[in-house]
Amino acid sequence: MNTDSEKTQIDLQQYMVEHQDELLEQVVAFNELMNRYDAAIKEVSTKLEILKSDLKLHCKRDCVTAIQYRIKTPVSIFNKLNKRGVKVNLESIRRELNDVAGIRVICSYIDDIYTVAEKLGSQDDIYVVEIKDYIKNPKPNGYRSYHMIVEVPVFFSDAKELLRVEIQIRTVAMDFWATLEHDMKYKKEIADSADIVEELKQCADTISETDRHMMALRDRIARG
Ligand code: 0O2
Repeated sequence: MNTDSEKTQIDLQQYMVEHQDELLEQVVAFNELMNRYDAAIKEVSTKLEILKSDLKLHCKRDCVTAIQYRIKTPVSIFNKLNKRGVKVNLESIRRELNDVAGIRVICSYIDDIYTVAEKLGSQDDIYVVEIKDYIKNPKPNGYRSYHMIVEVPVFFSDAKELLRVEIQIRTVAMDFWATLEHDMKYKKEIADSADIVEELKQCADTISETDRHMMALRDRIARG
């Protein structure tokens, strides 16, 4: 006698055997789409790398300290669409998700964030679709970061395509905070979570004050 879980496993295996051609086609098409987003990341991250070294020459310091990127995982894509009650297919991935291709730019100071955003957004092959300024308007939990959704044209062997990329620009300190807060969201059971949320909010406010103070000190040092 099979248990429910063994029966599900057998049903799944049977479904996969019966629909293997169709499934294979879907996997190939999904990989092709991810490859396109990967190309979009390459286009935008190259622009950001160029900006990073050019700003360093002009400002004589590292305005951008790091550029990180990632393609959203299939599980994360599935969960986000599922949460919105949207059927998962290639069309809904393209239409609904802004962050399949994601780039994070870490800056030294708050004003560097706005410089990078302005220099990138004013390039004539970058189309700014949406801006969310969580630095001017922090989230209630204290989250601060500057988000840009852009579209970039990418030339493939068969076509030119406009692809969406999410760029999160933040200071080193904001990134430090967001990484810990993100980890907390993924921990299901935390004993004193209300206290932690409150203390994280206090840390976010302290970080914001320190970011501004450091910028003022930098200017005083530069004036001599
Ligand atoms: P994950 O796990 O990082 O991928 P949109 O993505 O624009 O369709 P949304 O969620 O309204 O929808 O956009 P928003 O507010 O710009 O957030 C996009 C991403 O910013 C999130 O992706 C997070 O990476 C980050 N983010 C937003 N709010 C917070 C926050 O309060 N704390 C932390 N640590 N990160 C945040 P995902 O897909 O929600 O999550």
